[in-house]
Amino acid sequence: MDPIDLRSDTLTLPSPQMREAMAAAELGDDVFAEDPTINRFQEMAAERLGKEAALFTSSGTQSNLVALLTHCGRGAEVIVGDEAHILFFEQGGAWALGGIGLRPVRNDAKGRLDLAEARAKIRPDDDHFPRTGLITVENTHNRCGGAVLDEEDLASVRQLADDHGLPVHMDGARLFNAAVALGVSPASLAAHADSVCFSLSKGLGCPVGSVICGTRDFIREARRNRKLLGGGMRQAGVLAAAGIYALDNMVDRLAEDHENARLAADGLREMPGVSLDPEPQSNLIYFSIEGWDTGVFVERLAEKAVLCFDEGRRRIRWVTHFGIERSHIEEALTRTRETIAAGT
Ligand code: TLP
Repeated sequence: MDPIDLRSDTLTLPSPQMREAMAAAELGDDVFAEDPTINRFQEMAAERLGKEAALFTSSGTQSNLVALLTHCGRGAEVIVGDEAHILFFEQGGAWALGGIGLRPVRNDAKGRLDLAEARAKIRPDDDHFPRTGLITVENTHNRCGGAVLDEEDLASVRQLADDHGLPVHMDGARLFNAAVALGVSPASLAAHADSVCFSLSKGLGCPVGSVICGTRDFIREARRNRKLLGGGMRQAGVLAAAGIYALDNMVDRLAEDHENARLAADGLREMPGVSLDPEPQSNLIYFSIEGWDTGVFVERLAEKAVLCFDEGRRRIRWVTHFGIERSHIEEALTRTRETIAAGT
């Protein structure tokens, strides 16, 4: 049985064309800002997001930490969603390495911040309190089921931030999924944030990388902070070449991943005990299954070579991505049906 790997869109492999682009990349030392491919990629990324400048980083986690360090001094506090990747899956790097506090605010099912709670949690100017330094949003929102935040959602966060003179950082690891799902440009979503990062290594199909976009001054400081984290790049144009290829060739096809996610959801919805939690909006599908321990269910599916992720809140995650075709989803649904029919 061929494995069907739905654990994450980070599992994408570079296509032969992407590998060719990487092999042909012109290289230099980026610590001297002399890698022409990185320079070209950064200009391209900034332009796509409508920002002045961009910085290539090793990962989404590094991008977020660099952004937080650049916006905030030690002792500052960041407003984050209580389901945010920054809060859950990044080892609390802001606390550990930056002396920056994370102040959680409820995320609703659509991945939006509860704005009334956020407003209440922004600190007044008082000697007793830390200073609030930043508001973060996530788009698409991973733990909220790949929820897509639209321009209106983002504009309301922008307004709140402006009311308090605060910057906004967007963890846009899957920003291009959000843009494709909404049929808008990524720049129109990025416009509501001061800094935005997006991942190359997820749906865009690159082997490594992420990028932070913002003003020229912000990116200059971000570059210092990336170096502080040991993230200075040398001949990494070989990776940036994959990013250039992806921005030119891998964005529009994300619509296929979303269509496959809907196909998966339609199949899963019909199975006994299965509830989608929530309905997928992009390439992430979360569901629960009554009468099963999710860990056991995931193991049974793995025995049938359907690989997925036990999210640990009685939810299972499937992710559609480059390399997963419609026929793979149909086959995964058949194997899932068989697993349920065989019983616990
Ligand atoms: N998410 C990964 C895992 O870490 C859970 C995944 O498989 O979904 N922001 C968001 C919204 C993310 O989903 C991720 C990765 C990151 C940041 C971090 O990116 P990397 O893995 O490149 O550090």
